[in-house]
Amino acid sequence: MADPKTPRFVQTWLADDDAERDAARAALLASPASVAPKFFYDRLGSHLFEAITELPEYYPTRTEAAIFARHGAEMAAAIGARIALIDLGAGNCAKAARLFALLEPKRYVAVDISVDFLRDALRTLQREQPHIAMAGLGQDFSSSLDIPVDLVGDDRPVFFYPGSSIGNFAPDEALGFLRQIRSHADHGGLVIGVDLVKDAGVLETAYDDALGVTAAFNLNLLRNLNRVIESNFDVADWRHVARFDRAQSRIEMHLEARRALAVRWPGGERRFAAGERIHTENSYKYTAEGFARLLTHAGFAAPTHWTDPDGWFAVFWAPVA
Ligand code: AVJ
Repeated sequence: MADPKTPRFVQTWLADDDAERDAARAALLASPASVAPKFFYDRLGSHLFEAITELPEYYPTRTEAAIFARHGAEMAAAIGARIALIDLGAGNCAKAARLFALLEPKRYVAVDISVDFLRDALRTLQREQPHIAMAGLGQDFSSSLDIPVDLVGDDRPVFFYPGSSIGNFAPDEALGFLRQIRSHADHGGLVIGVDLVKDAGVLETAYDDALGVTAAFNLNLLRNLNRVIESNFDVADWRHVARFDRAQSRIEMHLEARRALAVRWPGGERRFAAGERIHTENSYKYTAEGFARLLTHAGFAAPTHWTDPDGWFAVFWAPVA
């Protein structure tokens, strides 16, 4: 029996750096060029994202928090007792920790790609909550979700995927990912935050704020890429673009070349025309009905959801029978 005050750590994913670099260069050479959103999150990028969540224009984080504050007790009643809470993209574990008093999980499994950050957060949390068995899992679950059964034990697995991170997946990928969660959630279920379709102006302002924090977040990806693939992007040559594509129901973020230029790295280069763009992120927006259908399609039983008075964001509870 492990000391309950020391969280267990398991790493089931290790970066294949060469393959990652090759994929990043190939995506840059493609037309249109793109960079995967995971390259946002170096240390500075993670801090810039935290700053985004404090912006008046970026409503998702605070709207979701308000939904939990207002409807948390009702959610806890629907979710039920004796659960193992499995936090996907736990980060600093703060969102899950705020639900501990309501959900009273027996176990907490925090999963994140950034293990070092997670380790510190989980050690602190375990000291505050010695009666909850905690484990950390270092995993890039976006490609494949693999939860060791012994981390969940006999408790009912309840997955927690807040913040509308599901929006980074295209709907068909989201369905595949939800099916993977479903396959791990027998007798439990999924609590998931989803950003909803709304006025294009509200959406575009949320992704292009007056202070330019989201622009800095987007541009920082080029600095991170310079480190990873040894390219020579100059952030001054690029402009942040965010627009809502209603037909695809997604915010697209791009970086647009301010002039004709070439970017070089060892063994390669990519020329860009003035005005040419690099696609850096999609953030899909759903209707509550559309997302409920997706959950049902993925094999969950009758989903319930709670929303804010404006109907801007939804938190779903999707049980598994
Ligand atoms: C972390 C993917 C939920 O899509 O709103 C915020 C990322 N990008 N501002 C989102 C993001 C620009 C965010 N997610």
